[in-house]
Amino acid sequence: MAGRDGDVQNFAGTINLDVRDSVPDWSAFTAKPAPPGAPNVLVILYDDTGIASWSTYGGRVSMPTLDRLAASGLTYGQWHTTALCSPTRSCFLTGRNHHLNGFASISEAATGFPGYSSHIPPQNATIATVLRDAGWSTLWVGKNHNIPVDAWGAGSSRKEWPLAQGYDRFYGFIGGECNQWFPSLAEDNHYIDQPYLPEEGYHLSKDLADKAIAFIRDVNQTDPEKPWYMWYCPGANHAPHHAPQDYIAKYKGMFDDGYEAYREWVLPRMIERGIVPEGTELTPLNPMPPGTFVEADAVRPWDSLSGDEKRLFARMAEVFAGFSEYTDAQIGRVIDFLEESGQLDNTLVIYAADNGASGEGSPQGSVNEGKFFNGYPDDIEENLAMIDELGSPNTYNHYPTGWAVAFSTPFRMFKRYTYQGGVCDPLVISWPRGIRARGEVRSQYHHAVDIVPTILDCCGVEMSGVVNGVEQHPLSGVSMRYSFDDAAAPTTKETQYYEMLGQRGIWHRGWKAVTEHGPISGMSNFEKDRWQLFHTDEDRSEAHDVADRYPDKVAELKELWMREAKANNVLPLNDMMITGKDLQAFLADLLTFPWAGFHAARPGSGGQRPPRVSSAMAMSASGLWNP
Ligand SMILES: [Ca+2]
Repeated sequence: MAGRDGDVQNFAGTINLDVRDSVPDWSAFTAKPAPPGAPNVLVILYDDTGIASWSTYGGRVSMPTLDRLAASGLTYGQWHTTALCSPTRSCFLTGRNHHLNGFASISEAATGFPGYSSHIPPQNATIATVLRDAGWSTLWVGKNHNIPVDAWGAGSSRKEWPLAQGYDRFYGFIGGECNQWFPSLAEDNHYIDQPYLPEEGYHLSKDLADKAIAFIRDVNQTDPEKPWYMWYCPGANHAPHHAPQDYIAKYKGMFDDGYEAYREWVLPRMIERGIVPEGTELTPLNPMPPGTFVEADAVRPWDSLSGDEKRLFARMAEVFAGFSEYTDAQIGRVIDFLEESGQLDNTLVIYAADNGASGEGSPQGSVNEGKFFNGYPDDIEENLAMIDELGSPNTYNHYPTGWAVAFSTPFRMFKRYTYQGGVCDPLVISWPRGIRARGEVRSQYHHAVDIVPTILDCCGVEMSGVVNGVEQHPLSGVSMRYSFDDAAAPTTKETQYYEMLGQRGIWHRGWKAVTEHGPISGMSNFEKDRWQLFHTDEDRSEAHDVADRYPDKVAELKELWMREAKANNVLPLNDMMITGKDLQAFLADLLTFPWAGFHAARPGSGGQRPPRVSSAMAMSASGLWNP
């Protein structure tokens, strides 16, 4: 019949006066089904975990569920992240580099520049949007940390919350960390109270597993044929390290030998497993020259500690280990459910961590991070009095920097640094129906931006050039699927740039250059930075700086870094944690410890005046923020 026929795109039916004489076409209105045999996708992303802590990688922290998945799949030894929470998570969301996502840093450290806004542009559609359009149910449980801080309020816009980013359901917390006993919870688009209390057995890790199972059951019951994609982000292993006492008790005495001894113990085990090659060397405990990094990131050698300090610090590692294992055991209930319901065989499970171990506990560790936030010095006597309560609802604890180095063995530094200690992280992939190899290690060089292309490849879904009417920015990464059944296949990735809080790095065909300019060091003078050079194909741990021997290689990589920086919105570099009006007030007020005055930048709000910084706070500078 006559009239406009463009109102409903792709309608292929026939319309006449009478419905009896007309032919409907439901395909113009309903979502298309997923390809036949499409897998489910379960992406588990731990927080703040070095490569050398978990049993799967040779560490002392028992991870029964991860071990089980690794035995049925693959363990990657050269997989990398951005070195920080929100940035890495943005790569998992969109498959683009973190600056392209506006997530140079955490949501709370946004600045008004394209790479730093903490607003993901519509040109970078999320994996959930793409998979939902392709026939998957899309689910998210746990940590978020990719919502701009101006949208955290109870009455704020929901435009950038998960339900507007392609997710059918969300249950978790919005910020970078939360109390695991008394979490600040949100479900879908609103904040809620926790369902029951610690004295009734509540812990967030347990709650998230229950909710994950419930979400998947809902999908199964609604449409048994429909595949689902779930992003599962426990609060572990971010501080506060909260765990049931019976899990902490399993580790009693296991860290009494101290963090240097742990490094010596774990490296041969990593070599034996093939995580790092034979001949890989340990890097120094405090590898950076004074003045190039934040003093709060220094490590106090174990033999310089008092007996009481050793006792306290060892206990802090025990609590961390209990937290990690307890959370893994809860994830085990989800894996059991998938097996019992016949879904595990065709579920692509990706189990990883978002950055290296956290050095945000300062050289002393803390029983209560809240002291740091308020510039109140930790006191060894007070902390010792709480030693038996660590991990309980009465504490808000974090281990000292020494354990961050130990759990990032054999590398330099930890979370926030673009050395391997910040960016090289665990990754296990299991997909029984899709991967023939069982219990093997892979050493191809990859990065968090490669996760989305890998998922799409396994799902048989093309990344659309236009999503919701917006032309899309190309994906930054490459699929890792070629490595699944070919341990010897050469790495298909050629280049990956790094930038975090002012520290720069670039890997290119087996070489890596890194600036000797610590994150949030406040050093400025970026053009004067010294670049170190490591031949990572032969020196996996970046133990030997060969910049003086290969000046041409350094120049080549510096130039390549700048090209990548311009293409990915990396400039302007920011090695401070405060910006905008806050920065102006801060600089006018205070010249010492320019890294220490961080608080959330709230676009348009003007913010509040930053606090004055005492020397006690300087030591705990990095504790002032919670990436
Ligand atoms: Ca993290």
